Amino acid sequence: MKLGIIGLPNAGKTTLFNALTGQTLEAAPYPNPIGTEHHVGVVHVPDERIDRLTAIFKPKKTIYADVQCVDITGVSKGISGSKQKTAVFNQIWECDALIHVVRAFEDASVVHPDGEVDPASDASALELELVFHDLELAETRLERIATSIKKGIGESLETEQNVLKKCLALLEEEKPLRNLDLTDEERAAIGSLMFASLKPELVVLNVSEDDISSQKTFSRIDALKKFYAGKDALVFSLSAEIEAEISQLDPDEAAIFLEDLGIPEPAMNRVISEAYELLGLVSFLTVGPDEVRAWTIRRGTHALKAAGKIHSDIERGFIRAETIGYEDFISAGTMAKAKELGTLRLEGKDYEVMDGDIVNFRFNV
Ligand SMILES: Nc1nc2c(ncn2[C@@H]2O[C@H](COP(=O)(O)OP(=O)(O)O)[C@@H](O)[C@H]2O)c(=O)[nH]1
Ligand SMILES: [Mg+2]
Repeated sequence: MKLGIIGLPNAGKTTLFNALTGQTLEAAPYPNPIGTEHHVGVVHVPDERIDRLTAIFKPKKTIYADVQCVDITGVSKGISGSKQKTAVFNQIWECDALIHVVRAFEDASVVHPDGEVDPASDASALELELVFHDLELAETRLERIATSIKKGIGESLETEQNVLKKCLALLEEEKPLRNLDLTDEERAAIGSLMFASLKPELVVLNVSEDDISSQKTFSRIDALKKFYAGKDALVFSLSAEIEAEISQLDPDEAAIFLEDLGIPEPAMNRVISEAYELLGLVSFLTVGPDEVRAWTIRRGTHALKAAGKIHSDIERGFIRAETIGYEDFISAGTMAKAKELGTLRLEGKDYEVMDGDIVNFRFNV
């Protein structure tokens, strides 16, 4: 999974990137060079189940699921009409979801591009850039399709044309495409077009330390939630600066610090769990003396496809999935005991793998 961090200049993107990846990049000066540099980092998905299973199985290796994170610079007002837009929108296109950082912190020493901190207005300004970009894309593509149809070579393009007309109507109302209800077929028809406003979004209100749980923050969150009332967006707040500092501490120190600040869990956990929620992702687990590992799949994935996630041979030679829920395993204590209790079961290829399932695939190639 790849998450792209976007937001207006000085919203706190690089700071959040640092908080998520544990890196210590210098929070860049404004104005940023547009589209020249996109920091990439890997976030190991925190998972207490993996920690516990590691303690039990003492494997040679522990592998957490990981998420790629990109700090995408250069989405600012006017970008959709500028020459640099290709570099920026290419980056956005490669992401599964966007983390949109909206500035709420006040700091006279950090320039705001408009001179004033106004989260609702910043968020809608950025969404509008995505919409403008997509509007141009939809219009251009529709014109091409119309030309093809006139020449009598556009028959296969009718579904795409219909979907694009729906897209255009929404974009003309200045609304993002993620609000559209599309069938899988419709989605596929426009699948190769680089629409940006179609990407699911985590909207992160970046507040100052004093505002982590202030009334001002709550009402700003409410306003943003109303603005993002459609599909495929989740809104929450955090303090990127504090979180970046916390990400540099060892776990014990971090825990004390977080408790003092009244923050239930570090930003990384929060952002990742919201991203899983947003994208409908779950993890299944594999255990053994060699390796304890988490694997990310879409909710609803069948055992056969989950097997393929590990190796195509396991998918090809699939026999059965020996499966037990994480909690059931913990309460049984050992696999042998779980078998006795009947909580360790054999599932077939159509079994829908659940979050936290510990799976051992039996296969034969
Ligand atoms: N006071 C304060 N400054 C912050 C906060 N978050 C980020 N900054 C500062 O704002 C400036 C811009 O942040 P940066 O992450 O580079 O923003 P970007 O342009 O979106 O990548 C940097 O000097 C940061 O240290 C915050 O919560 N409070
Ligand atoms: Mg930056």
